[in-house]
Amino acid sequence: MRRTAALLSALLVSLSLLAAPATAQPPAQPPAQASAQTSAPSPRVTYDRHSVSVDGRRVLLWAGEFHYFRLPSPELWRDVLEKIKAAGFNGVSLYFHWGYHSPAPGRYDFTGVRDVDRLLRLTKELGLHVVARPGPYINAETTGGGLPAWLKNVPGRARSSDPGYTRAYREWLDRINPVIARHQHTRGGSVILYNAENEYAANTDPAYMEDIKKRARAAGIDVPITHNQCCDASWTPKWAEGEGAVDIPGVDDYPQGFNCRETDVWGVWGPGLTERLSEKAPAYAAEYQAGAIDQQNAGYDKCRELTGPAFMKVYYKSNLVASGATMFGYYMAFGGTNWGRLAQPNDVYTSYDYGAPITENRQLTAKYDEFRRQGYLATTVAPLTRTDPATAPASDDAAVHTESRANPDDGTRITLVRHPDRTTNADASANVTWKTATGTHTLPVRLKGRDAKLLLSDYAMGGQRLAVSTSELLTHTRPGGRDVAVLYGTEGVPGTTILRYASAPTVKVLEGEARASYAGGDLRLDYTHRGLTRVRITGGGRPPLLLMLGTEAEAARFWRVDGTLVRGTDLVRSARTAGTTADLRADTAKAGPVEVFAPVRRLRLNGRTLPARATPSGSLLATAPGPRPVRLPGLKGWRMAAGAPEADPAFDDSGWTVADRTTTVSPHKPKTLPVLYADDYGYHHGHVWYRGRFTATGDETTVKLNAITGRGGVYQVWLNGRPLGSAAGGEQKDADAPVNPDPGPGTFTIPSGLLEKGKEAVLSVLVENMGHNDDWTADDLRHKQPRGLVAAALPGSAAALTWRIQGARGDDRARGPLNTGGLHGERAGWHLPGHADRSWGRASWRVEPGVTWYRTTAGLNLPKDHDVPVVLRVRGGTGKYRALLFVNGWNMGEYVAGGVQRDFTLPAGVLRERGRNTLALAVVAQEPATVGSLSLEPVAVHRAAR
Ligand code: IPT
Repeated sequence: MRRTAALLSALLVSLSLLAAPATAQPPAQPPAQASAQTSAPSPRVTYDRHSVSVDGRRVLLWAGEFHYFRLPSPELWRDVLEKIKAAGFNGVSLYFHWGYHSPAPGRYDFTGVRDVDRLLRLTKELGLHVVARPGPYINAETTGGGLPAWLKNVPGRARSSDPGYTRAYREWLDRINPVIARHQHTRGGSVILYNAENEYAANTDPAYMEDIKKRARAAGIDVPITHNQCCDASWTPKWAEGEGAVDIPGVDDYPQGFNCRETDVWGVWGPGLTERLSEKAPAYAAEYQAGAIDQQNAGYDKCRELTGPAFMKVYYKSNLVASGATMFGYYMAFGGTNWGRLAQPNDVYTSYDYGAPITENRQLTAKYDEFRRQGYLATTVAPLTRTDPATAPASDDAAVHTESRANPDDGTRITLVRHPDRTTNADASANVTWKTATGTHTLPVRLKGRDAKLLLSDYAMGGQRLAVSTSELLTHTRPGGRDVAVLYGTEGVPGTTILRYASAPTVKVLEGEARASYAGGDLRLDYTHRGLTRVRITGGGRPPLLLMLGTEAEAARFWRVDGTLVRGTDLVRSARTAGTTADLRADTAKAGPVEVFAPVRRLRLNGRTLPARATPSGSLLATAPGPRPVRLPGLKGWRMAAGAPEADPAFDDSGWTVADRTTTVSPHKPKTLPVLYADDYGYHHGHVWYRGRFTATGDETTVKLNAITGRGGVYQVWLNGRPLGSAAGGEQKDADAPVNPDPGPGTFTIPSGLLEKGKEAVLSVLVENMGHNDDWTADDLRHKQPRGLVAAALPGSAAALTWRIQGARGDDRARGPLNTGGLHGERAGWHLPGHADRSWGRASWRVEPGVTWYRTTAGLNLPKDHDVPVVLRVRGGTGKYRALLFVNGWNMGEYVAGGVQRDFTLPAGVLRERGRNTLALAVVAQEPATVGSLSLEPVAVHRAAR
C-alpha cells in the first residue's frame, strides 16, 4: 500500500539506536504523595522510558484493537471482549468513529449500537485497559476514514487548523472527550491512554495537533496522550518533540503488507522492529500487524495465513526483546463487519474479518492460540516491564541467533532465540551457554522451521527460582500457596528446565516422562516435548510446585483467566473461586475434560455443579458437556416487488431536490454544470437517483455521463423508461494513486425512435455510492472526491438538461445514517420488519436490469445456553447483479456477483435468535440475471456462557 524507500535507512538508524546501552531513568512523573491519613493514593497513570505505570505498578500493555462500530450488537461486545481478555490481552485499543455518531452538523447520537458509555463500562467490568482513539481522523478503512460525510460540504482542509474544519472537529471532540474523560482510570474507569489523531504524517499542521491535545486536557483528560506514527521512523513529524508533541509517541507497523495472495512472502514492509521515538517514553507499537485487509480479494483466510502463528512468533517475540517495547496494540483482535455503508471501498468489502485471531463470526483460530501463548507470557512475567539490553548467552552455531534483555532490578533475563535470517524455513540447532546468577549451563536449542523462542533465566517464578529453561513459559499461578507453572516447546524436540533449591527436593513425575537430577542446588529436568508431562516437586526449601511441560498444542489447552489456571473447554470466559468452589463460565464445541488448578472441591460450570474428582496434580477434574445439535430453518415463502419506479417517465419526482448548484466545496470541480454531486445535496450514503429532463431537438444520439461510485460500484441509465445500460463508476484501485480525473465515463446510445422532437424526455440514472475515500494524505483530495454524477451531456444536441436528485431519508435513528440509501424500497421501508408485503407477488429469481426486492421471514429458536453464529450464504446465480442484504431492517452487507464474499455475518441482536426475523433483499441488476439461492448457515455450535 504505502511505504517509502526510506524504510531501510530508517531501520539502520533505529538499529544503531538500539545498540546503544539504555540508561535507567527515574519515572518521568513522580508518584503522587499519599496524604497523611489513611486515604488511598489517588489513581494515576504515569510513564517513563520503560513502561506505563498504573497506580505506580508497571504494566506491559498487551492490547488488541476492537471496533465497536463494526459489531452493531452491544450484547456481543461482551462476547468479543471476553474472548479478547481470555486470549491474554490486558487491554483494548478502541477507535471512536465521528461519522458513525454524527449524521449532520450539530447532531450526535450515542444511543443503542452507538452507546460508547456502555462499551467503556464493559471494559472496566472486564478489567481491560483502554487506549481511547477518537481521531478526529481514524483511517481504519472506514468511509471517509471516520470523518463525517457532511464534512464534504465544509470549506477548509480537513486535518488542518483551517477555521471551517476546526469548528467541525471541535464539535466532535466536545462530545466524545467528556465520555472518555469520565471513563478514565483516574476517575475509576478503564481508559489509561488517549491517542490524538491517527498516522498524522502527511501535510501536517502542528497547531491542529496542539489543539487536539489542548481540548483533551480542557475536557479533563489527564492520562498520557499518545500518537500512532505511520509506518516507521522515516516519517516525520514523529510528534515526539516540538509543537504538537504527545507524551508517548508510538509507531504503526505492518511488516507483512497486505497482499493476502502471497501468504509465503515475508517482511515485504521490512523486518518489523518497533522503534523508540522518544527517550522519555516507552517504545510503543501503537498498531502492530495482527491481520490484513484483503486488497487482492484473496479471502480473509489467506490474510490469516499471511499473518499466521509463524509470523507472530518471529515478529512479535522479536519486538519484545529487540526494542524492549512494553506497549502493543495488535490491529485487529477482532475485525467485524462493514455493515451498512461503513466501508471505505478502495481497500475493503463488507467483511472486515481482517484475518484476525478472532474471526468475524467470533470464532477462535490458530492465531488466537498463538496470541494466548505469547500474551500469557507477556502479562505474567512482571520484570518484562523494565528491561535493558543485556549480554546474550553465546550460541555455538551462527545458524541460531541469540539476543537478550534483562531487568536491572531483579536480574530476570529474557532471551530471544531466532534464525539470523527471519525468512528462512531452516531447521537449525545450537548449543547455547547461559551464564546465570548461579552457574553456567550449556543447553541444546533447536528452531524447527520459521520459529523464534523467548527463553527465561534467573527468573523468580512465584515462590520458585527458574535458573534457565529451553522451554517457553506459558504462565504460572499461585493457588493456595503452591506454584503451578506451564512450559512448552516444539513437539518432539528435547527440553531442559533447571530450578534452584536449597537442598534436594522430592520429584515425582505424575504423567509423561522426564529425568530429574540434582547437583549443587540445581534441579535439572530433561524431557522431550510430547503431550503433557506433569512433575510434582516438593521440599528443597521452597513451596510445592506443579510443573507441566507440554507441546505448543497442549499449551493452547490452558486458560488463565482472572488469575485462575484451567485446562480444557474451548473458551474460559471467567473463573472465580470462592471458598472451596470454583465457578467457571466456559464454552464447549464438544464434551471433554475441564480441570481447575485451584484448591477447591466443587466445580460449577455455567451455573451447574459437575461431578468432579481431585487429581494427583492437586487439581479438580470434571467432564464438561458438549452442545446439542441445532437446526436452522430453510428460507422459504419469498415474495417480490419491482423496485425502480423512478425509471418510469411518468413517475412523480416533484418532491425531489432540485439539483441546480453551480459551485461546490469539493476540490474536484465539475466538468459540466449544474453540480450533481450527491453529497452537495445532503445525500451521503448508498444509492442516489437522478432524473434529468430535456426537450428533444432531434439531434440526440447518445447520452454521455460520468459518475463516481467509489471502487467496485456501478451506475445505470434509463431514457423514457428504456434501459440504456450501465457503467463502472470510478475505479480507484490504489488509495495512493492520484485521484482519477475521469473516473466513471459512460456513453449510452439512444435507440432510434425513442425520442420525439419537441417532446420532453426523462433520463433516470441510479448511482451507487460504495462509500467515501479516506483522507490518508490529509489533502482533502481523496475524502472530498465526489460521489454521484460528475458530468452529463447530450453530445450534438442544444437541449438543456435540468435535474432533480433523491437519496436516503436518513431518519432511522436506531440503525443510523449509514444503514440505507435512496432506493425506492429503502425510502418506503421495504427493508423493515413492519412493512406489509401482502400485495407482493410470489418470487421468481430471474430479474431484468433494474431493482427488484424480495422479502421473507424466518423463525429461529436457538437454545439460550448455546452460541450459534449464523451467516446468510449466497449460492449460485448468474449475471451481473448485486444485492443489499437486510435482516430485521439492518443492512448487513452487499453481495456482489463474482465477488469474493458469499457469507454474510448476521450478529445475534440484529438476528433474533429466538423469534421471527424479516429478511429483505434489494437486488440491483445490470443485465438479465438469476439471483443465487439464500440460506442461513450455522458457523459453529457451542454450548456457551455468552
Ligand atoms: C493503519 C491505520 O492507522 C489503520 O487505521 C488502518 O488503516 C491500518 O493501517 C490498515 O488496516 S495505516 C498503515 C498501514 C499505513
